[in-house]
This record gives sequence, C-alpha cells and structure tokens, in this order.
Amino acid sequence: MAHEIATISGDGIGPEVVEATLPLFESVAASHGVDVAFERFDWGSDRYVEQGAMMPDDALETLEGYDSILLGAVGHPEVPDHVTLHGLLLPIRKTFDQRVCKRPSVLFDGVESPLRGYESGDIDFVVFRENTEGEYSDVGGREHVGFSHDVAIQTSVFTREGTESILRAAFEEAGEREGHVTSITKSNAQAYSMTFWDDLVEEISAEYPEIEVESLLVDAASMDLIRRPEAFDVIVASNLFGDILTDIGAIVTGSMGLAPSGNIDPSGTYPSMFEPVHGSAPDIVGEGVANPLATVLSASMLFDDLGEEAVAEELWGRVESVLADDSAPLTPDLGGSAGTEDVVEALSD
Ligand code: GGG
Repeated sequence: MAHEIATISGDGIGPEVVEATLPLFESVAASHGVDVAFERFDWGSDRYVEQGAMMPDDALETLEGYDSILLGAVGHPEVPDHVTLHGLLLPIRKTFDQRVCKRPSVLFDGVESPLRGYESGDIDFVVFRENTEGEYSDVGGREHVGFSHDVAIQTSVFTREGTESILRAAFEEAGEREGHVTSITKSNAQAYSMTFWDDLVEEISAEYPEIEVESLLVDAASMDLIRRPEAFDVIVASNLFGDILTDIGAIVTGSMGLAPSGNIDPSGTYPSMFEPVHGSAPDIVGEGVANPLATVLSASMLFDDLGEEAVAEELWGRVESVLADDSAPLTPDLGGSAGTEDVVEALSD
C-alpha cells in the first residue's frame, strides 16, 4: 500500500522547492520498490488573501488521514506573520502532538562555513526543540488597543509532560551519537519556567548516566555555536530558543537552504510533518534560484520516519554527493549561479 503524504507547498519559494523535488522523491522511492502518493493541498497565504483563512475548516481532520506531511514554507509580505503561523503551521504542530522538533546541522563536504578554519564534518550537531508549548503557547491577550494604556501579555507554558518528552528524545538521540547533551536554559532570568526546565534536565539525566550533560544559557550558547560549534552533539531547547539557535546552526553550516527539520509525534498517533527550516524568502520568489536541498533532506527525514530507511539514505546521500562534487551546480546561497531545477537535475542523475 502506498504511503500517503499530504503536501502543503505553502507560500513564497515553498511551491518552487516542493514542486521541483516531488518527482525526485517519487523516482527514488520507486527505485526501492516503495509506493508513495503525494497529495497536494494549495493552502497558505494566497488562500488567506482570497478566502480569509489559510486552510479550510476541516483541514486538520483531512490531514489526520495521511501518513505524513511535507510542508514547503509559510510567510507572505502582505499577511501578518502571526496569521500565517497561527493559521497553518502551529495548529498542525499542536493538533498532531508534534512535540519533538528535530533539526540537524551538518557541515557537508564541499560546503564552506562562514567560520574560519572549519571543514567538512567539523560541525555536526542536532537540535531537539520542544515544539508545542513553551514560549509558543497561545496564552495571553491584548487589551486597550489604540490607547496609551495599551497592554500585551504573553505567557509561556512549560508542562512536565512536554518538557520530559523533549528531554527524553534528546537523551535517546545522544545515546545513538556522541553521548553529549547541551541543555539550553535562561534560569538566571526566568526563575520559574527555566528552573523547572533545569530541574527536569537533572531528573531525566539520572536515567541516562552514560550521557554527559552540559547546561548553557541561551546567550552563551548563541556565542558558542559560532565560537566552538564542533563542541556540540545534541542540543535540547525550548520552543523559541530552539527556533533561534537552529537559524545559527543553519548559517554556520553554510546556508539556510541546507537545513532540514522534522516535527514529530513520537507516539506515532498522528502524522508527523517535515519542512525545510527556511521560510518563504519573498526576496527571491519567482527567480528560480531557491535552494531545494533543505527540502530534499527534510524528505529524507520523512522517509526515515516512515521506516523507509533505504529511500531516506539515498536522498541524503544524493545531497552529499552533489555538494561534494566540485562541478555540480549550486544555487546562489551556496556561492553558485545555478537554478533550483539545475540542482534537482544533478540530484536526479
Ligand atoms: N519552512 C517552514 C516555514 O516557513 N517556517 C517559517 C517560520 O517562521 N517558522 C517558525 C517556526 O518554525 O517556529
């Protein structure tokens, strides 16, 4: 039976990187005898502009029937960012309990880091970002808008269940890797939520005595991701901190166009969602130069999550081969002058 993948290419360069790469995913899957069906949903900001909603009312019920979700990007210059996120991305993450966000940062062979002296393999870490609560909790409000006593309250929510889940996922991963977890905190300033986080790190780490644990303030971690990125193996962070640190992770490993991500329901009850970390990049929309590699790496993570390791490895390996090949076409974010289609063609050879 075919794996059914709901495909939301979304906004900006999302449709460009998704449409260009779907035939590659189909052909690599077919070459391994894996049947896959991508069903497209044209949800996003254009729909919002035309119909007042990013997705139809029954979108989440529809998505629930799929094995996985592939997302391109969300964000549109004419639609406020909180509308695009709260109208599509966040309801999917929260409704489908995609509490684990996994974001690898790898300096691939053939890619130049903006950091001096770093070569392929020197940077290789993965961020486990709590994905459904924390600073992204939809708790708060605004009042007296338009008056001088205008007020806004935004409350972070950290639950034991959510925090334990992301910590366990990170410690499990560290056991498969170098055995080192860096926990990101800010308990010097946030004396409730982040001391709770630190307490749970201590509790959960006791279950994993073989894993070395380091705690870093988010400001120090931001510095160290640039100063000594080679020191990181598995990073575990709250929702907002994880989102910010993964942009640093993407850029020190060469480009936002190389950063994949998975929003994972670890229980497997609901479909997980895979998306490039990059946004909709309105500045390059329509130019045909968007880097499709983050989408390919995200699809690799998707197939891995579906248990199709051979497809996952081949997609990941094809990206590695193209990057390592001096004569292969690269998009401008990686210093090349090639277009999206040229890169996909090279991946398909
Ligand atoms: N590739 C998905 C996308 O467009 N993300 C944009 C974004 O702002 N995401 C925020 C987040 O991941 O929390």
